[in-house]
Formats: sequence, structure tokens, C-alpha cells
Amino acid sequence: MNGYRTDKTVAQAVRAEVTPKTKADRAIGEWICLWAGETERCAKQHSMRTNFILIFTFHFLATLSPLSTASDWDRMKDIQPHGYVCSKAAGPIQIDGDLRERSWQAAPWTSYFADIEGVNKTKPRFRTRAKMTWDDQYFYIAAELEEPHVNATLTQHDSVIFQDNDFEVFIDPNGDNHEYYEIEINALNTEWDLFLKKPYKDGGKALDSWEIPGLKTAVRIQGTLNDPRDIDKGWSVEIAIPWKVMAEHAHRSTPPKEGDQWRVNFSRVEWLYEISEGKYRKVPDKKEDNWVWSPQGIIDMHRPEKWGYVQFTSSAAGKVRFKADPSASVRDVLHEIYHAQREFHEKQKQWAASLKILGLSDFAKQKLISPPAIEITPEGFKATAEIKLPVGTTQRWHITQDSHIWTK
Ligand SMILES: [Ca+2]
Ligand SMILES: [Ca+2]
Ligand SMILES: [Ca+2]
Ligand SMILES: [Ca+2]
Repeated sequence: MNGYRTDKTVAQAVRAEVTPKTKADRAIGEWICLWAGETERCAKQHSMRTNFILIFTFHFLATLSPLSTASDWDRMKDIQPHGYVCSKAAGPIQIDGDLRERSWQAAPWTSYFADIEGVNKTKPRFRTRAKMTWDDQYFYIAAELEEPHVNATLTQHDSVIFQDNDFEVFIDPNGDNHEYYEIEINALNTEWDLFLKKPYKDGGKALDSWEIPGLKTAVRIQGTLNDPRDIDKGWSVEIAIPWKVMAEHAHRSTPPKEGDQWRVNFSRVEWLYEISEGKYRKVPDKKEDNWVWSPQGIIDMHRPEKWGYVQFTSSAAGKVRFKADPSASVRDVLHEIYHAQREFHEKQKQWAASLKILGLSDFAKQKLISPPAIEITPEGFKATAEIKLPVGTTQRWHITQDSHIWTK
């Protein structure tokens, strides 16, 4: 995928706003994508949202910028990201799709995946769970996907894999919402590895040409592939990602140090299929399901702030407890300001210079040292908040208009 958009704003608008609900919508959507110089990316409809028909006018196309509103945050804010303690491997791991080696036996499963919007949504039709471990060379991920009809079609590396049923990995090593990695894989073991400098909603582009040299992946099918005559048990995935490659944009030590936490999430895209003339065919006009390890609150994986926390340890599995992120509440405050700013900017075409203008004031329960401050910058804004950590030290956090969040 080299065809980056000729009209950045339009393509971002399409990407951020459109959920084609019908075949006709999808056809129009594809046309816009082609017109905007962006083809495959627009297929990434599981990172898109809101109503297509209402917003499809040329006026809209000419003026729209990506939305990321306070109502998104309303649905995201109460979601508590899951935590997982990732212990060092107990022995060698062979990437063959078979998860019976000692290291995998020792590693705990994650909870079963839930709907991307949260546990209150419909329970996934099929179960999915994952495991993680690591050694000096690799970060290992395994997954088990219950699936009565294992099927896959894409064989070309860096295809838009979620057009098939897939398993997806998202990794933001330093949790700053920017510079993160994504891997998608189907039951044919075809991989799509990509890098995003920032989320799509903030103007980020997928860098498909980014590669993970030395990436090892394997799948194992418990049943038959692309043969609908039987009922399959499912498929498993085994992945080894070299730390050497993770190091490129990690801004953290690789392999991680004892206790380091990285933001990670897993997603499974599942389409509805029907059987026609002995072959699987996607049921027309049906949206895919997105089942995830740590729910996002909204249908968009590209919100790293809601990914799970993976805490690395050299200790054996079960020896170390997960430590909740002491800065979670200050990060939430800043994300709330970010969303309120985006909504304000959408309406007023300028950034608010104070919390009062944004209608935000009540941050008392987050135990901040003082009310958050907003500074208008040439690029947009920077909001700052300071929190006292349980150990007694203070930590100052910042977020900017593109959702970049960091502490010094
Ligand atoms: Ca294995
Ligand atoms: Ca990052
Ligand atoms: Ca790639
Ligand atoms: Ca089968």
C-alpha cells in the first residue's frame, strides 16, 4: 500500500467518520477512498464510526476534520484496562502453532475476549484468549481462537488482513499514544505488520512498509481450513517479535526491565459467513465483530490509552503481582481535557485556553496537586496536570492536541 492520499483532510475524514452500513454505502465509500488516493486503508472500517449517509455531502468532504468527541470519552472513561504479568519463558519456544511447550504451560491465559465496546455488549459467539511470555531475544504471544469454520483467503504479506477473520496485536511500548506497532495475522499465517506514528483520529497514517525482520509466526488449525463440510474446533497463533525491532520506537529498554509496563491489546475480527456452493462467502451487509482482550469502549482499536497493561518480570509465572498504574487517574484527566478540546475545536475552530471555557472543573477526586493548566501553542494546545504518587514524589503529565501524552 503506497497510495497515500492526495487530499489528507478528506481521507482522514473518511477514515475517521465513515462506517459504511450497506453495500451501497460501501461502494460510495470505496469511491471516495479512490478519489482521495487511498484505497486499502479505507477498508479499515473497524477503526471507523458514526453515520455515513448523514455526513456524505461535498460540503462535508471539503470542510471536515477528524472527530474525537467528548461523547467518545463518555463511553471510554469507565473502562479499566486489563493487566497481565508477563513472566520470562521457562524454556525454549518453537514457533509452530503448538502451544504445549513448558513455557506456554506456565504462562497464564488472559481472560476471554469481550466485545470491543465493553462487557455489557453481546458476548462473543466464540471464545478467544491469549498468553504472553518473553526471553532475551523475543516477546512471545500465543492465542487460541475457537472457530467452527476456520477460513482465510489472503496470502500476500501486508494485505489488509482483517478482511479475513484475523488475530491482531497492538503494542505501544511507552504508553504515550504515539509510535505504536500493529500485527495482524489470518489462518493462512499471512501477516500484516505496520507502524503508526500516531492514531488515525490524530492524523496518523499506517506505515505498511514498516517490517519486523526476524518476526516468527505460525498458526495451527484444529480442523480443516476453508472446508465447510465439517465443524472445526478453532485455530491457534504463536508469534515471536524480536526486541531488536521493538526497540526502534520504544523509547524504553528492550527487553523491558523488571516491572516495566507496556500498553498492549489484542483484537479478533470475525465476519459472518454463509456457505455457498461449498465455499465460504461473507454475508452481505453485515458488519464484522471485534472481540478484544481489553475493551476499548468504542469501536476503534486506535485508542492506545485503553489498551491493556503488560508488566514484565524475570520471575517465574505466578510469583509477581500486577501493579496498577499509579498515574492512571492523571492520564484520564488529561484525556478528558483532550476530548473536550477536540469537541470545542470542532465547533469553535479554536482551542480553549481554560478549563472553564471547556466546562470542566471538577477534578477533585483525582487528587491532583492543583487544577490542570492549559497552554495554547503554535500547534494547538498543551494541557498539564500534576499528581502525587503513593511513594510521595510528584509527577507532571502533559497531553497535546494530537493525544500525545507523556511525563518527563
Ligand atoms: Ca510452539
Ligand atoms: Ca509510543
Ligand atoms: Ca509491513
Ligand atoms: Ca473446516
